[in-house]
Amino acid sequence: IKAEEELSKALENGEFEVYFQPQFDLSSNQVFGAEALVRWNHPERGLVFPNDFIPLAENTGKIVDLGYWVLENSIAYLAQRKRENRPAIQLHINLASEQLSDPHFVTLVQALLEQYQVPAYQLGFEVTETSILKDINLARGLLQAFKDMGICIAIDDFGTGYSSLAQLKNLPVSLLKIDRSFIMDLEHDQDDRKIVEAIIAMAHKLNIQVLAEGIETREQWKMLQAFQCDSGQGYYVSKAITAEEFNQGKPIVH
Ligand code: G
Ligand code: G
Ligand code: MN
Ligand code: NA
Repeated sequence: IKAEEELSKALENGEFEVYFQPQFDLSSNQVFGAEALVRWNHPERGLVFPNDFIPLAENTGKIVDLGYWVLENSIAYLAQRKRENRPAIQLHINLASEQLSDPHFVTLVQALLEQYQVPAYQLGFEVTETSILKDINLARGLLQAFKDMGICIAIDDFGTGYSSLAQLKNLPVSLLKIDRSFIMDLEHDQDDRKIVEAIIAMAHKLNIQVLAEGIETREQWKMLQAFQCDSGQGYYVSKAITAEEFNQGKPIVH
């Protein structure tokens, strides 16, 4: 239909752009990677954010083409950094459930990494509990294959879905990303503090790393460091920026 055509045309015309939100190691305050977040440079509407087109892309099935484009673009950026002798980073890509239900997806990813000569450990995939649960058996197989290759598997928006500890135990997960709704009131909400501390302790016992999303203040940053949270991202240090801006240097932690 119309939306589908518009998205196809935008892909053909190169109107999408991958932005990168820096991700930090909380023990060293150093950038270790970034989350890839797609934006649409619309000829009339200007810069359009994902919430205004990702749902459309999902409903029309275009998310498969768009997701592949984001993936190839991100891998190409990793290859470019290597050519330019920039430090190796890990890039995290958001996967839609439609991508997780394609058994050929593993082969596609392998082919891209091979083509661009990028090692698998420089890639991370972010999936939500909801998207995995749509077809848990298929998703588990795919995620296991990716983890075996060395790709980091992260659960996005953790705490907002329906996954139980039992399910986590049976999933090949390397990283939990604590949803920003638990972080935003960390200074004032004792319950949130207890929940975050409990998630971190539980994850560590299962050998899973933890990243806090949506860190907006220095106080939150310091608290998460005290809780032994492994890593974080958020407006306190940087929003998502262009590849050019990311190349220009490290955001500063105060
Ligand atoms: O970036 P914000 O930057 O506005 O992103 C909003 C939402 O869009 C987030 O939930 C994010 O996971 C989703 N999103 C951003 N980029 C991508 C993408 O490349 N693929 C998918 N499936 N979702 C994305
Ligand atoms: O759902 P997902 O975690 O993939 O999407 C990340 C979304 O959160 C993007 O829209 C991104 O721009 C936004 N985001 C990143 N850091 C912050 C933050 O510190 N505060 C707020 N409010 N949003 C953030
Ligand atoms: Mn994400
Ligand atoms: Na999130």
